[in-house]
Amino acid sequence: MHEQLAQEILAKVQSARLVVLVLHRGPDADSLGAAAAFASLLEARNISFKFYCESDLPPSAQFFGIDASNLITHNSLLITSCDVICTFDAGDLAHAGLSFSPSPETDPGGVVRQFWERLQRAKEDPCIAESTPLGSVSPFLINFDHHASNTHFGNLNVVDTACSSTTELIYHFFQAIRFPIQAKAAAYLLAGVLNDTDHFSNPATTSSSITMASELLSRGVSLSSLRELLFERRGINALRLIGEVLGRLRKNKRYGIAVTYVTDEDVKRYNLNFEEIADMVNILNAIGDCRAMAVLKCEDGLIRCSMRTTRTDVDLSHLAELLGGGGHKKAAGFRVRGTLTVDSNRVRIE
Ligand SMILES: [Mn+2]
Repeated sequence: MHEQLAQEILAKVQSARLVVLVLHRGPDADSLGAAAAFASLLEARNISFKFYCESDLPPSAQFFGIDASNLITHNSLLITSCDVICTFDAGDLAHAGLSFSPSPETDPGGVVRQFWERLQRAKEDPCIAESTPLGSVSPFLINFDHHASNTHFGNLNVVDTACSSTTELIYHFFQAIRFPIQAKAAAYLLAGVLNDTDHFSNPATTSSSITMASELLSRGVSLSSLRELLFERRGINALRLIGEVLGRLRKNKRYGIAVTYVTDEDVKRYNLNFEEIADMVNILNAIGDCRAMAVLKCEDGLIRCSMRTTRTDVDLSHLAELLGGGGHKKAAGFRVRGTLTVDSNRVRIE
């Protein structure tokens, strides 16, 4: 990262009274790790901060030191005088949980305007603003991300698609400002790389991500305990359900995409939550005779599609964008409202 940009970011957060660190909806280890590592810098510089997450936190948030005690609620976010908001690993404002609208415009300028207009309206809403008055300061939005589909919604957009993960981006930022990374922050940063490279096996894996991981390991992080704590917690029920989902695979012969699905009834039946089978999409990525694969997760009439490919000639971020989603070339997704119909040959969204 260019030193001038890094110093600009540092100056912004250092002059802030309160920084809000935003995780994306349904945060993964990359979003959690990047925000938690950034928090270690703020802690070291005595800068006040809170985390924000529109969705529920996954159980793994504990590992990153993120819990109810340092989380700001939706309503508090609207009324708090925070000077700086940083988003981590979110491709757009909706993904960051900051659009406050179910279907935000894709136009980044418009979305940002809508967001701030809503903040203004919240100021006038006596229900929300009953205890604390909203500060007159407009927060400065810093967008840290590595998604190819990032809509550059921030006032400052630190988006580098060459980075394997957002934690790699934060690592480069720390290097540029010469921030000494302690063991805990090193573990947070490594967790993001492990997550996004699928343990150094998918195409996001680069020499730079491996060099970074090697450097972090030298700071006392144990790779095996990190894997055990965060990534190898699948129980028998999760494996049974994954087995069932594998049995549902259908191949679309025209496009060469393998598709399967999992519903909220499935996870309930096995007494699981979606997070416990979230990495299933990476297991399926090993399919050799397809151009790409997709897992549809159906919950309350909402279908979330995660797609993966290992092929160099397939760009899934483009496909996801056409369907209102986003992501990377090799890992992307979208969400639609609808119901699934399944027959012996195919899975359809209606
Ligand atoms: Mn990521």
